[in-house]
Amino acid sequence: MEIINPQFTISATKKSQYPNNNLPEIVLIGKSNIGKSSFINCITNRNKLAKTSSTPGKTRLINFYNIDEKFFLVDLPGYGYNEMSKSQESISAEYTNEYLQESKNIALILFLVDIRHSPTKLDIQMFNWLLHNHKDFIIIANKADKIAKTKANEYIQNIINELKIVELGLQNTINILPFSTVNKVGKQEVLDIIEELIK
Ligand SMILES: Nc1nc2c(ncn2[C@@H]2O[C@H](COP(=O)(O)OP(=O)(O)O)[C@@H](O)[C@H]2O)c(=O)[nH]1
Ligand SMILES: [Mg+2]
Repeated sequence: MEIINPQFTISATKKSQYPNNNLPEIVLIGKSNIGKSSFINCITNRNKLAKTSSTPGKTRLINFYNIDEKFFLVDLPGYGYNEMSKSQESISAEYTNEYLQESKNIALILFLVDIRHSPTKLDIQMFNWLLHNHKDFIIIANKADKIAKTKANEYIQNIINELKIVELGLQNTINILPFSTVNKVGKQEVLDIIEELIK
């Protein structure tokens, strides 16, 4: 799949603002600074389609990007942002909850974690919420450029252990993909997964 014309559509907070053309939605979720905006730029081959880092104002909203009139990439507010006040954080969490519960067009959730570290408390909460609510998701283990290629399996195994994926009996259902927005590891796989989903 080649992306030709990715366009920012809207920053939404509530349901009435979501686009209503019923395109499938591929949703990015993960802690602040994990690389959700960079991921959008990477996948669409644009440098500045999504604003990366240091603009928490923008990332407190739900940003919709229309990709060639075929699907939306949806950038959700990140969680665990230290500089954000508790009240801001809970408002963002409300937007996120409403979106995840109300949107009828979610085709797949891309759950971003850091390949180098054990998932945080909030990552584990999000993981359990996704399971509990029967959402289709894959885990994107981002920042893979920061580790030696030969160690990727070890790091992935650590994430599997920390999320208790084997104990939960999910080793054959949950897909964890090493990714890097810097060296583009995993990009083709993600594009293939999306293409298959929306066809
Ligand atoms: N080394 C490395 N840095 C990354 C990667 N993805 C994002 N970053 C950096 O992480 C920071 C936060 O990225 P951003 O996309 O704004 O995160 P967001 O808050 O989840 O949208 C920026 O400085 C990015 O350059 C990656 O794959 N590798
Ligand atoms: Mg962002």
